[in-house]
Amino acid sequence: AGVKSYAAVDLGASSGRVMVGRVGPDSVELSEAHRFPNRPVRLPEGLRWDVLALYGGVLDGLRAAGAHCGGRLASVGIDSWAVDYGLLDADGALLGNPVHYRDARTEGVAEKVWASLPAAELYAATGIQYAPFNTLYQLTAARSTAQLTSARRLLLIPDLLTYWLTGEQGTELTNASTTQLIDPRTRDWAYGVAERLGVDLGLFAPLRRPGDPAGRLRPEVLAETGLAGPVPVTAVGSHDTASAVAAIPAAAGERFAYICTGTWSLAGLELDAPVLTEESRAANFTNELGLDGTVRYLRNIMGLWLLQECVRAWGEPDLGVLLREAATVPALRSVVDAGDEVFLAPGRMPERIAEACRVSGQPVPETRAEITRCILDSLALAHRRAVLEAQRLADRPVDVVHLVGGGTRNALLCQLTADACGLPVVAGVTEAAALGNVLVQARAHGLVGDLAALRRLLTRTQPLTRYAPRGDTGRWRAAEARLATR
Ligand code: LFR
Repeated sequence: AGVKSYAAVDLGASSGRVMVGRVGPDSVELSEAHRFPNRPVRLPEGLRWDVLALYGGVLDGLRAAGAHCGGRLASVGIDSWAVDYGLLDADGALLGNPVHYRDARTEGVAEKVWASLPAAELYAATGIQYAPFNTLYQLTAARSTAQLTSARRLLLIPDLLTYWLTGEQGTELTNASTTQLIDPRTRDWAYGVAERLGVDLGLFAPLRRPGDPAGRLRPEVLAETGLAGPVPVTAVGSHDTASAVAAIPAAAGERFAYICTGTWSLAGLELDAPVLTEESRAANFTNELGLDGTVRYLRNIMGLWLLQECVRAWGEPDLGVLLREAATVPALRSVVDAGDEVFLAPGRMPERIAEACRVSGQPVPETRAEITRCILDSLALAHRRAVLEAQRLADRPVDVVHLVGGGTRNALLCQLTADACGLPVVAGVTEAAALGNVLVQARAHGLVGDLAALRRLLTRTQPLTRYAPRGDTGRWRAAEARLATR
């Protein structure tokens, strides 16, 4: 009794999925209704998202989700990767394919922006890390293109899909913060920044917050998916990382850092106010907005992208075998800086990793197992740095690291992260973004309480694995020093 079904659409850089969450007063169960590939396309004009294929996948997923729950969904929520957007013309039609954040168009653009608004001022006003792909830099790169000139509306990816499903337009706040056009103190637009850089904030639809209503599935969508109407769409933390952090299974009062793993590793702290110091900027920590007035104080680390790209280059060998072999390779022979922008673009990843080892004077990994080991050691090392530096910069010590997302399946990565941090790692909630998505919808419909109550539900219901740190952290400090001398 009292159990309702919610659909979470969660779009990642390499696949999308529609999950059904069945939530009761004391229970939450997640099952996958549909998973589909997200294959970026390289066109003559650059790297693009196939957003129509994604929308098709969402419709297939909603149909499958309906089949899981007798056609009765209490609500739908959408989250995806951040920063990217679609442009609409005056008739509301999509102008071209959304540009992929790994596209080369933003190379060298940030420096041009800083010439009119110094990086230090921009950070003090927005708290957002430097990444070449921040929406602000993408918009600067696109200035005076035919598309941007004729655009009347900009919708971030989850907001674009929400618009197609409901006909209603909005800009969800957690994702909006990644545009670098939001002031993390007021949690409203950074009007001064936009004005100084000539960004037309009129392009954006009004802000909405996680839990706000975002319309209802259009009759055509109901007909196409076989769902029984009305089905409300609810704004969630539409930035996948916001949804994932909402689903960290932290116990009440626990002092924790988190690492959301997947294509990226996002490592840091949940704070109630941004850290906007110059030191924080120099360390490239970001202050993205989370649920209920929280701030995601974290650093972007290249994450399993490094391995995904190698596996792609090697013709998709069996991952389980690869990881078992990597576990037998001696630890910390060579490491790369997993935060380095040189690894952002797709292609030739094994060669680029070998090259990074060579230029830093370390042994060059040769076999697939050696390269895999180098990647995992490097990720664990980057996790360590982020967790340590976040504590220092925010003056907030922690006792435990929560690791969520796809990396929870990688026991070696979890163990190495515990070893490197010298802290216990609690790994669990593999589909963190989807769970956070579902629970924020359920909360909006009165089924769960505040963020703490939501997390209590998770600590009671989700299987968690604890990794105790092994050895002392001296070897990791030494490896870090090898990178620093580059
Ligand atoms: C993770 C993520 C990161 C963001 C990157 C690019 O999926 O959303 O948080 O920095 O993708 O959008």
